Amino acid sequence: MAATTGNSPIGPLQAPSDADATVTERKVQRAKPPHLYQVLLLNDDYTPMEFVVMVLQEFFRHDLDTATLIMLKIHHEGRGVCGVFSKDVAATKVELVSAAAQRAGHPLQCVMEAA
Ligand code: TYC
Repeated sequence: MAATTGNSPIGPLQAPSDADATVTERKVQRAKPPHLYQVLLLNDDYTPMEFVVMVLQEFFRHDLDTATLIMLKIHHEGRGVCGVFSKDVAATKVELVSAAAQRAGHPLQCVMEAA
């Protein structure tokens, strides 16, 4: 009641003036889906099949059968998808796999591309 009479202990209510008016546009806030990236391995003639299978198991958490199938697909078709990730995670996978291949002395190429 006090708030409507102008006798409020915190002072009278003031009608909002045009100077104070703010126009707030209401927009439905929707989180954009993250851009996804495929991480791929490329075939070459030198990297041992066992190393590629190990990479698919250790860095992409595939089981032995799936890793073997993906490796054979890459061997026969030239490239194959190891997994799909956010940009940061995909870039990290590429770095880690490339570093592991280099350390082991293999020319294995790991790349990412927009999914
Ligand atoms: N082509 C390789 C070989 O015959 C095997 C291989 C598979 C290499 C997949 C790279 O991404 C690769 N030893």
